[in-house]
Amino acid sequence: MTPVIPAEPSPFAFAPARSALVVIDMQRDFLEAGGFGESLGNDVSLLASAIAPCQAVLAAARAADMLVIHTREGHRADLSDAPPAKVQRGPPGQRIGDPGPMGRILIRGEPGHGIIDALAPIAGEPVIDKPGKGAFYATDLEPMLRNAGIEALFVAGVTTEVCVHTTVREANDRGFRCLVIADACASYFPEFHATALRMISAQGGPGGGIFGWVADSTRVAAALH
Ligand code: C5J
Repeated sequence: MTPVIPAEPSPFAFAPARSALVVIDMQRDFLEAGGFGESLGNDVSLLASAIAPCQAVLAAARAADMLVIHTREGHRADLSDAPPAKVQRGPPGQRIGDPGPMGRILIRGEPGHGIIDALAPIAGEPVIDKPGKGAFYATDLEPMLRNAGIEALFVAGVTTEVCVHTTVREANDRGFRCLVIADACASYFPEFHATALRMISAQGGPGGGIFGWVADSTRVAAALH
């Protein structure tokens, strides 16, 4: 029987074999002190609420043998893939590439760039390194999903209105149906989180909202069991 998740704005039916869980940027650089998120003046503790829900949906997706993909935002050590406009953001000394307590900020291979231990990928789970906010931009995510026959994405991670939203928008334009897992996402700005979720399911009907569907981790995990 096709699982159906009670969701906003309408029930979300999906085939686990044609669905993937995409966990966006649950990296030390965003969640822990001394990384990129904090360098931009944010209170990184606000993202902690997403960790346990991400663990719950990861466990359920793994148990259901669903494709799980992780992403990391970050740049080459020589910054050749980092637009100057992005590098120049934040106070001098705390910009992308600058040394910080977790290594060079938002640079691939540095400790801060890594996914937090609580959500570490397991063997066989692809990790997409992305230079931008969207997980499709300048990555091989799209062929990976198409080659695996994926048509629906469950999206979790941080931050809701930035990398989660950008990825969902990119996925929409490529024809993927997206369900955003509300409590498995978080933002430095709780009001942006709430509004970003409303934007996903707005203007909706039986076929979902303008960008897709929204449901909590408990509902997603229950449907996968
Ligand atoms: C940001 C992200 N906020 N992962 N990145 O710059 O949302």
